[in-house]
Amino acid sequence: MAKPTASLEELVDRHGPHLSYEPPGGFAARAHADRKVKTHCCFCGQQCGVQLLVQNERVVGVEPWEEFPFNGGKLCPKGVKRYLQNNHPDRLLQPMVRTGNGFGRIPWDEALDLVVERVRRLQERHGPDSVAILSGASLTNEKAYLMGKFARLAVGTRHIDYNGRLCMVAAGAANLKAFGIDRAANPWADIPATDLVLVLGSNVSECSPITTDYIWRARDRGAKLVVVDPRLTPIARTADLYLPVRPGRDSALLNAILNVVIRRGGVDHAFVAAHTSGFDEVLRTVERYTPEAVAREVGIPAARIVEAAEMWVQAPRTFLLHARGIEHHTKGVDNVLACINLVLATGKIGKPGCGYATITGQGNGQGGREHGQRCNQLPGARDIENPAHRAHVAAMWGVEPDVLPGKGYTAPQIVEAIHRGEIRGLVSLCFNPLVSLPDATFTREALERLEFFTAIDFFLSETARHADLVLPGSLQEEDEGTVTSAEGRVIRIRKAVEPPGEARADWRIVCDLARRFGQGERFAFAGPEEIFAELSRLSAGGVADYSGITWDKIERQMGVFWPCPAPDHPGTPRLFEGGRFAHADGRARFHAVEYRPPAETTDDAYPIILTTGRVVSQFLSGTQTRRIGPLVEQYPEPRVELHPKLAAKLGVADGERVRVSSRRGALELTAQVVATIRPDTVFIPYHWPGAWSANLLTLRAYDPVAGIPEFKVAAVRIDKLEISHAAALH
Ligand SMILES: Nc1nc2c(c(=O)[nH]1)N[C@H]1C(S)=C(S)[C@@H](COP(=O)(O)OP(=O)(O)OC[C@H]3O[C@@H](n4cnc5c(=O)[nH]c(N)nc54)[C@H](O)[C@@H]3O)O[C@H]1N2
Ligand SMILES: Nc1nc2c(c(=O)[nH]1)N[C@H]1C(S)=C(S)[C@@H](COP(=O)(O)OP(=O)(O)OC[C@H]3O[C@@H](n4cnc5c(=O)[nH]c(N)nc54)[C@H](O)[C@@H]3O)O[C@H]1N2
Ligand code: SF4
Ligand SMILES: [Mo]
Repeated sequence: MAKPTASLEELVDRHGPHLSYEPPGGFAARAHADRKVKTHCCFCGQQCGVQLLVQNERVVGVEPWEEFPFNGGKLCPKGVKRYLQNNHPDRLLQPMVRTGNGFGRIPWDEALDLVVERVRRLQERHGPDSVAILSGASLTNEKAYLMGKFARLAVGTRHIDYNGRLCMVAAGAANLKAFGIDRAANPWADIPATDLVLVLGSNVSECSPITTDYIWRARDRGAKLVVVDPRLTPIARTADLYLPVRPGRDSALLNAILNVVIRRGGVDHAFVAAHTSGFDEVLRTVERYTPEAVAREVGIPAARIVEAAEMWVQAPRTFLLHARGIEHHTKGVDNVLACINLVLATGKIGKPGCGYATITGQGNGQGGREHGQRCNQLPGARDIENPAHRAHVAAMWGVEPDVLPGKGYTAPQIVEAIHRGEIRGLVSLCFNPLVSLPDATFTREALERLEFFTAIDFFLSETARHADLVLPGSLQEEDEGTVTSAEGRVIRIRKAVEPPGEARADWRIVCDLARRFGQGERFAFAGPEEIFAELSRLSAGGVADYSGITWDKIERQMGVFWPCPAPDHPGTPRLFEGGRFAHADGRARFHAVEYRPPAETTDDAYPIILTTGRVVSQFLSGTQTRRIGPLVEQYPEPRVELHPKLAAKLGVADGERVRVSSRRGALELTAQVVATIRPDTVFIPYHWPGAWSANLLTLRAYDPVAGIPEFKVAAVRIDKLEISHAAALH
């Protein structure tokens, strides 16, 4: 018999704001594992190999999986402690329906019928697009594919999008424009063989910890390291050159670096002529971006910019890495294109030890953006607005092309449409927008307006608390499937245990719903392997071609890099070898980038730049890591990092309480005075909800091409709170 789920109040009260928990016995259970399951960490896009220890059908610990080539047994703190979420007392164990202020139990059949009845009723009254689907990039490839098919065929709405819209889309859009394909250009094995690593806007040591090891192996061989970040992050402390850029100014900085590279004779003219187009326009544009012209705006002395350019020119092989620090902007796509211009102009791509990658964030951030759960996309990374792509997918699904809805709203646009009453129903799997979208007050208002909302999750996320119906889905270790890591390597997620209580595998819930929507025969999968077979078949001829990949092949090869277009094809670890790009003419495209300032600039009322991001011990909206005691202890609550000079100006000492306010809202936090941040900038990690949510401060401003929010720049004011920290505790 499953234990009854705690009431909403109990869930909140039991752990206070931390929600943390450590099982009695802790690590002692390790010695008695019945079996070990080789799989991957459920958190970031590195997808480290781990072995889960199972005892009495419960996950009780982890051990290294040393043979898995990417991490060779190494794990970060989250990977070591991840097992503690299994058996957590907050685990959702049965469907729950809203009853006044709390939730009551409801049998599965009734719950599933209720979804279909309420969705259909809204659609009959207000049209098919009055219901939206939100999905996630922590889901396996199989689930990502299933969600796109479910939205288009079963629900029949054009509005499906995913949480990768907050994450990977700026890099994805820029890569597609420049290269015709959206994947890391090189495998990580190329990093140790390079001569210079240039890292922009990536807190490597805290957010992609295993990549640190690759960079240090390059350093051991004598490679140089240049880091561009407004914070002197742990990786920046080891750099040969550190450029403390003002948030939101990277495209100007990158244009200036290219300006110097051109003047120093660093352009690979043969490569540019043979393998690219559009360089002349870039030449003309960057001419005006001299280091002297941009130094003030970007906040870095001209001489340091010249130094960075010279190091780039001198290094025979380079590796450029970036992450959300340059992508979470209203010009995220431009910033990435400016990086690519530098790489292409110098011909430093497509060779051993020489290349370029965005560091994908979410566990399946890469695969999650290929299989058709995005508002503009069909499986195989196909374009939903391209008639040939639509015809291909429609034929494979056995429907007429005009049955497939057109392009829908992005995730933030879905929330805006809910707010204005255009979208009235929502089905959400693997997304916690109340914590993760900018302007949390607006998101809360939107959720309160929904006429019907179903969330599928394994914990009652802050967003799910607004749901009418909560369905208990599966943790990563409770289902089979595949994900595609940051490198582009398709790997196997193995089931360690069954979902507990009445919880069900996500894929089964989605297929059961599809059947009730009258699409049973199109969702008649016996399991995830059959879903994979369909998605790989359908991807044939698409950009993200998985057609030569099977689960067996993944097992045999310890992962397969896509594209892999035929059964006897080994996969493609390194893209663009020989200067062949994925556009029809084989050429890469330059894009001239003009610098634009951030959407919100500082002024007298809000004179300080706020940037937001992560700490090593917490993950995303924190629903998982805020429940893991040892991780909570490492960094229990959000703090605001500020420089001693700014602190002195504000009269604030380390450990004192401050109010941080923007035009959207305010937050009361403890000040952490550190010399590792620009004096004009403050930093707050965003992993917490409610009164601790950094997204109370951020703004709803988006990149015009990719729709990614500007999480990395907002204008704020800081006021010291008169009550001391000690007093606040009483
Ligand atoms: N511990 C931990 N690891 C994670 C995650 C997590 O939540 N916790 N999440 C995963 C996911 S989904 C993602 S997307 C990745 C994110 O990985 P990262 O992008 O590395 O992490 P962030 O903290 O968002 O931001 C990175 C850096 O950008 C800097 N930055 C801010 N503004 C600017 C700017 O204007 N220009 C430049 N050049 N730099 C700037 C910040 O100071 C910060 O050091 O991490 C993944 N790994
Ligand atoms: N201010 C600010 N905001 C940010 C960012 C920032 O840097 N600054 N970063 C942004 C980025 S890069 C990202 S990726 C987003 C992430 O934002 P979200 O995607 O909202 O964060 P998650 O914590 O991954 O939320 C996913 C939810 O799905 C559940 N879940 C996870 N895996 C599964 C699964 O396999 N099955 C089921 N059924 N449920 C699952 C989790 O319990 C959680 O409730 O946040 C963004 N928000
Ligand atoms: S680096 Fe990422 S995948 Fe590896 S253990 Fe840490 S969170 Fe998990
Ligand atoms: Mo992300």
